[in-house]
Amino acid sequence: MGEAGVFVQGELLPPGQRTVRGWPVSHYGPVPRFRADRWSLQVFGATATGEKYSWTFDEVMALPSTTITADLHCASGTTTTGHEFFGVPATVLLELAPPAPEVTHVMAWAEYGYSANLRLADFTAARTLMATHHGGEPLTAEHGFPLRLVVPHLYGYKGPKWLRAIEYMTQDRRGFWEERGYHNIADPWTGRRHSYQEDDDE
Ligand SMILES: Nc1nc2c(c(=O)[nH]1)N[C@H]1C(S)=C(S)[C@@H](COP(=O)(O)O)O[C@H]1N2
Ligand SMILES: [Mo]
Repeated sequence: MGEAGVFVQGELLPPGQRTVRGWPVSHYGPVPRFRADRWSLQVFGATATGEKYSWTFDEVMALPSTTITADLHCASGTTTTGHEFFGVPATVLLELAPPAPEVTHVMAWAEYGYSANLRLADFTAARTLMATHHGGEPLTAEHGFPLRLVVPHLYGYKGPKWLRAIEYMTQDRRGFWEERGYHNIADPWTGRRHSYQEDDDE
């Protein structure tokens, strides 16, 4: 662990990653169909007030938005570079739905029960984004339309496509890939890829 990243064609790559061209699709399970009348984004769990929050598709599209550029590092070893994502910063959601002071982690939930746990600090990171658009176009169904989480500093599995909810947690709990042998923290820059690499406090 802790090997330095390597420069490939001017891009800094985390150790053990190789770049692939374009933007191949990778996920587990089927692509969900979107129905605006059945869709909402929710925040639940340990909110400051104890209440649950819910936004419709139109309400999410009207939230303050920004653009980031990010590379996506899949834990299987492939990296795709130069993605321009547009959407709602996670920090906006935290302001609208404040967490209780005891909150240490969040679970990001997607369609069909896919989940990814994040330390609160990873979720509140400046570049963590709930993306609605890529390269100026709405996300395609395969890449997560209408909403996907992008956590640029962590492996791709920490960014659920087809995001539906954020759960505020007062202790950590493992998500989908974290329960299946992948690292709980998922920092590609320090080689935290597999769960057997975890320290006791991770
Ligand atoms: N809902 C859902 N989101 C998911 C996944 C998944 O299986 N289901 N796979 C993750 C993984 S492992 C990666 S690498 C990225 C891939 O995103 P892409 O196909 O847009 O490149 O999506 C992440 N988000
Ligand atoms: Mo991945």
